[in-house]
Amino acid sequence: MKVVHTSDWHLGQQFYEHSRFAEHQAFLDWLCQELVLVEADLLIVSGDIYHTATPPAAAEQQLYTFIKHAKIALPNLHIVIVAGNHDSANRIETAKPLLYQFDTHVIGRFDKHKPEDVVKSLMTSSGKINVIAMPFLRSADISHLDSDESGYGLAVEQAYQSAYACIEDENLAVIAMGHLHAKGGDISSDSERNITIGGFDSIHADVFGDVPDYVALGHLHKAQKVANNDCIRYCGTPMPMSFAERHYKHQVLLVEFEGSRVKSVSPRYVPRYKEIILLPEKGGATLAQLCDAIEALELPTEDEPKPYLRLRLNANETDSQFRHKIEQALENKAVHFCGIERVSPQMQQGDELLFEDLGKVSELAPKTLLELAYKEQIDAQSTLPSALEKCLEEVLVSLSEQGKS
Ligand SMILES: [Mn+2]
Repeated sequence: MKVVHTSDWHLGQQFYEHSRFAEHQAFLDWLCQELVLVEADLLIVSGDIYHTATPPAAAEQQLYTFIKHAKIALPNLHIVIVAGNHDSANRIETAKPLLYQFDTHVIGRFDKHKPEDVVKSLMTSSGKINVIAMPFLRSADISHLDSDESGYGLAVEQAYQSAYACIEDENLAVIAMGHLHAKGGDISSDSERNITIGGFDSIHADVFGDVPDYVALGHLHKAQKVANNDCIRYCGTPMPMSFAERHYKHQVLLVEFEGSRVKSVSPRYVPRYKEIILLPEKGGATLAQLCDAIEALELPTEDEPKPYLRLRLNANETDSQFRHKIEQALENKAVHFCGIERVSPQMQQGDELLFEDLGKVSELAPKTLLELAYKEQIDAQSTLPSALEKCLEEVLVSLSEQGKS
């Protein structure tokens, strides 16, 4: 049996005010071809179908048209879609009866009194399979009273366990879907930061238990294994959601089952429809350097998709006419302009380390991290106030004490 795992389409997203409709369409057309090519039995989409709870009508039409085309190309295909934190649970649920006619199962919300609703036993042309279609779990959806991290993790585990208990045929393969931030995952700087760092919505991979043969996750934008397990995966977004994600290898995952066992998991790389250019790639540049670099850009011809371009100007650049000069340099350039960032010398040293690759975050000392964050977000000129440093020490001490108990 062949299952294609994808997530975080964010249909309807604007990229710095530029519509991404054509990019999304290119992805969906490619996906449809891939499904045919691999002869997929099942497509699973692990949340964040839409970018907002009230997506534009064109984005909803894009989803429905995709389902129509996929079903025409592969009449026996099954599709399972769960809501992510960006989606409106109600809006997703509304389409349920209609999409059911197209072997498409959508789940917007988990009801703890009806865990059987998220258990889908699907009869595909290559056999039967159980899918735990768990959407993003809001605190109100699960029985979690404590506002601490362990309480939330426990409630998530209970939600999965209650769903597993509704599985009728235990001999079949089980795919557990989820839209959450599992511990041990890499996150990108800007587009995910607010919802994952510092919140208690980061949970341990153990919560999925040993029932599922494959865990299909969404929410993190970078494709990755969780806890180094081949069968607990984030497939990542099909396209960059921010400049920090421009070097990600965007993909969907092909999961092949032999009987009830996972035989292989392999990436299918999504072609990049529009380039994402950050000038310069690292640090900042002077106004003159930027204007030269814009001039030297090798851009696609007029009928090809325009790349996104963002500029990084040194913060100490004093020319008050810089906006005008950049506008002039950009005239007749086939780009989607995404603004100018002012880059301070401190940021030039710190930001690549701290915000380009948060996977390396564990290699930094907590104090260094606090210093970098303070310079980046509060005040680039002054040093870390001692009160803040003392506060961090207290937190670290209390954490290490918790670890001992
Ligand atoms: Mn998400």
